[in-house]
Amino acid sequence: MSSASSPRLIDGKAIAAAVTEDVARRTAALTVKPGLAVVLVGEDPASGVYVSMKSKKAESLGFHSVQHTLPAGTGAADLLAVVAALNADPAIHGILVQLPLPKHLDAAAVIAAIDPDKDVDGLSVINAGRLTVGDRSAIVPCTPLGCMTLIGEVHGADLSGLHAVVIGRSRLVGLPMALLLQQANATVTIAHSRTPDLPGLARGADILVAAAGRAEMVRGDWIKPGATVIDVGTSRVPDATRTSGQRLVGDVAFDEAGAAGAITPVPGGVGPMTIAMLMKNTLEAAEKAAR
Ligand code: L37
Repeated sequence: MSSASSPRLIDGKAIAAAVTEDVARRTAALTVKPGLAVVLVGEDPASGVYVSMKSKKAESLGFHSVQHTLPAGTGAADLLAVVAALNADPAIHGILVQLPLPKHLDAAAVIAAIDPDKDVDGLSVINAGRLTVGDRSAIVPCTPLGCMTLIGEVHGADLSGLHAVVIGRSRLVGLPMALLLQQANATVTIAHSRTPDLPGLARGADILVAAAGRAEMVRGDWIKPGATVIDVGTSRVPDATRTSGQRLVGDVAFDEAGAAGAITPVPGGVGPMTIAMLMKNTLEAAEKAAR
């Protein structure tokens, strides 16, 4: 086989637009407005950008959208009071506390304080447990949910016979990703920083999900010819040729990935899907509350 053909680009932006169109249609059919509260603590610049993208998308869909931006020095009691007020607010169906939190705050304690029915990030022990046992009422974390939709575009819903390798084991992405792939009948390996011969392992993957958060760590020779590559990374690296002085890259060295059968670009791949799935999770929480 010639390697001259380039991989199919999986257009996350277009697929996300289709998801949000469906969300808009279902929102119009509801008597209540889906309500999303996004909580940001501190000044992490990337988080600031993502949070405002989420609030704006929610507004554009006709949601009730509120954003709480708290100073970096906010204490646990004050943050928990904000969460408690949102839990009690019937106009709010989804609560997202953007991670990472400043070091002095215990993220697990904050997540545990969110009403599981409003936990649209799917990070609570309740929702993680529901996903683990295959309970369909689980709220599933947005990024892995978006990745599954992208994989479905290439392979359909049944991944029988395919070997999936997930690089990364976080509660936000790697772990739920592996569960979803396995529930779709893939054979799944979770790799991480302590995995020996990661390149060799990755080369066995029909579906490779890179979610390590390390810029361009997956090189061209890690990719099995024809594999589907899902790039979850978003890192900013210095680039003197840009006016901004930096450029966004994924966990995959995209220019080396010519052997892939299909690949998500960064930007325009997984990122927009993360936001679309947050809207979908919030809509579905509102639909449930309206029943
Ligand atoms: N749900 N998402 C949730 N909870 C969190 O706690 N940290 C976090 C989280 N992360 C997150 O929102 N990530 C994210 C990353 C990228 C995008 C959106 C969300 C995105 O849309 N990126 C664009 C590029 C935007 C840019 O220029 O920075 C993209 O096309 O990839």
